[in-house]
Amino acid sequence: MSLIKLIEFNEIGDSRGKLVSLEGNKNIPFEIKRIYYIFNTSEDVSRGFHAHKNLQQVAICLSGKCRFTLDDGFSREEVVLDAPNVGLYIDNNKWREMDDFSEDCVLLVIASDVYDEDDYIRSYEDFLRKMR
Ligand code: T46
Repeated sequence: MSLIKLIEFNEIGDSRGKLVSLEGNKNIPFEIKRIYYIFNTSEDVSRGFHAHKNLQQVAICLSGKCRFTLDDGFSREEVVLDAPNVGLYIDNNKWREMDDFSEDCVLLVIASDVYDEDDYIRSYEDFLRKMR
């Protein structure tokens, strides 16, 4: 099964432009507890390099583009996010890396829980030990 799970959001469009609505337990498959966004990222920067023990997230590139790499300890897959109507669903225990940010990238992330540094696995060796 693919590691890359994309959610396509319904665009409500009319002559004035487009609108996407995000709702917990509807088109976002969990209760929403936190929203954060990443912007002003230099093109040569890579972020992420961690997994979460117990956190679901959906990442949406509202402007520009960036690349996500997901890893379950056995295989890796990449996807470029470049559309504001597409979300990448990221489940527990997925190592993630983000790079190839465009200058105008605004990456919105919707999370199923509040920020908790103890939920992060920031060592790839620890992650592999857990997954294998
Ligand atoms: C993820 C990817 C996609 C907070 O204080 N509150 C928060 O809600 C977040 C997300 C971060 N922080 C602090 C923790 C660090 O001191 O902000 C700093 C930067 O976070 P981090 O280095 O983890 O950022 P990224 O871009 O590597 O990862 C982030 C999320 O942390 C992570 O959960 O899945 O985006």
